[in-house]
Amino acid sequence: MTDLDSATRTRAKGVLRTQRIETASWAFGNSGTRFKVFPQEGVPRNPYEKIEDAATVHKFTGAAPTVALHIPWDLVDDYSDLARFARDQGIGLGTINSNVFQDNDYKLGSVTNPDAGVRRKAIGHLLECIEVMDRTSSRDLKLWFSDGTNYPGQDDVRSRQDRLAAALAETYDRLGSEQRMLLEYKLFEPAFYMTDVPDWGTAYAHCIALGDRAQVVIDTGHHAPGTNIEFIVAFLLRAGKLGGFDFNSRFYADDDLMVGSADPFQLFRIMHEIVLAGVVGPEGGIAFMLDQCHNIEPKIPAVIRSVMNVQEATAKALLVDHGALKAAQDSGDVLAANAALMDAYHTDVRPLLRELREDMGLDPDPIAAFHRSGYYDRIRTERAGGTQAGWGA
Ligand code: RM4
Ligand code: MN
Repeated sequence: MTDLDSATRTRAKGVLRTQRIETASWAFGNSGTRFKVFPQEGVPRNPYEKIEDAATVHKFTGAAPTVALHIPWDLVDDYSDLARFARDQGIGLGTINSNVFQDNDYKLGSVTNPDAGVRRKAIGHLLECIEVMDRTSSRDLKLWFSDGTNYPGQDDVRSRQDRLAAALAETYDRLGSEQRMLLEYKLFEPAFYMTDVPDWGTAYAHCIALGDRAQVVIDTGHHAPGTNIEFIVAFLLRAGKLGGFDFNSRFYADDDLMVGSADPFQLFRIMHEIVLAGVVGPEGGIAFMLDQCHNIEPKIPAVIRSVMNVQEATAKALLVDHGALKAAQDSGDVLAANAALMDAYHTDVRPLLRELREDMGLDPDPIAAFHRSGYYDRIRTERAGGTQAGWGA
């Protein structure tokens, strides 16, 4: 399938044009491991500068029109003003990420903490995040809890589930009718023995109990090695409970590397399920977000590369011949069914995406265009001095 006929090109480009990928404000800040953070030149010093960088990614890709915020990393006095600033830069503010994992009070948990006062403080933060959403016109509140225990017997598992359910219900009740709650899960870390929301099943069960506007978000880095993530995608899509993705890549644990870098085939398999369900575009209600840290590579080109990687996986998934696939499946032709997927996967879609960008009036090579633009030289100079943004700042 090397020569794509013009009908196929047009159809694939039509869908790709609708795809929106949300960048993450924290990807533009300094990050590292617990061993060392290597600061980079030109890193934003405040949420406004992060928005400028996110708008730059959108300018060169045409596919990243919103940026997610993390509260309190992106604390400002006036969120309406921040939203206006983003609009002036050509993008919107997207998902609001809550943060109940970086306060001394949360040592034994946030919403599952045995201390009612700490739980109240954590719930208060979640409710404040919804106030921010009201100002930024954000649709989604993303919840990730670092809650868990390090030792067997440390706390009562069922009581912690009760506390979690109560906190989620109180937060859910505060949502506006157009707002959603996306519940994220993660196998382990920072808790090493038991995590309160460790897997999609737990997140799913809580979302079912809450109602329609509670959905599961899949962070691709949050599973045990070898987990079949596309199965989770298919299951949640069927149940109407897939809210979105936090895209990134991992080799070992929650590595937060660029999406599609460790396992582009996995990303293709995920996007195949998305294409099959017909939910690539915004009307599908799936939030395609990046949740990554660029510890050693230049950040803005890395985010551009990540957007392109998602587009490439999506383009390949759009080339699967669904007629041939279905016929092979129905007749039990295992090899032909598998070949239908592999033919699409092995197609070089980069020319198609270059063509799409040209159709959209963009440079066909977004990274080269970024390098030529002089943006990086400008921010290196302009952003000298001050305190660079980073985790917890
Ligand atoms: C967590 C999780 C959240 C992200 C934080 C920074 O592991 O992936 O989505 O906001 O990290
Ligand atoms: Mn995440």
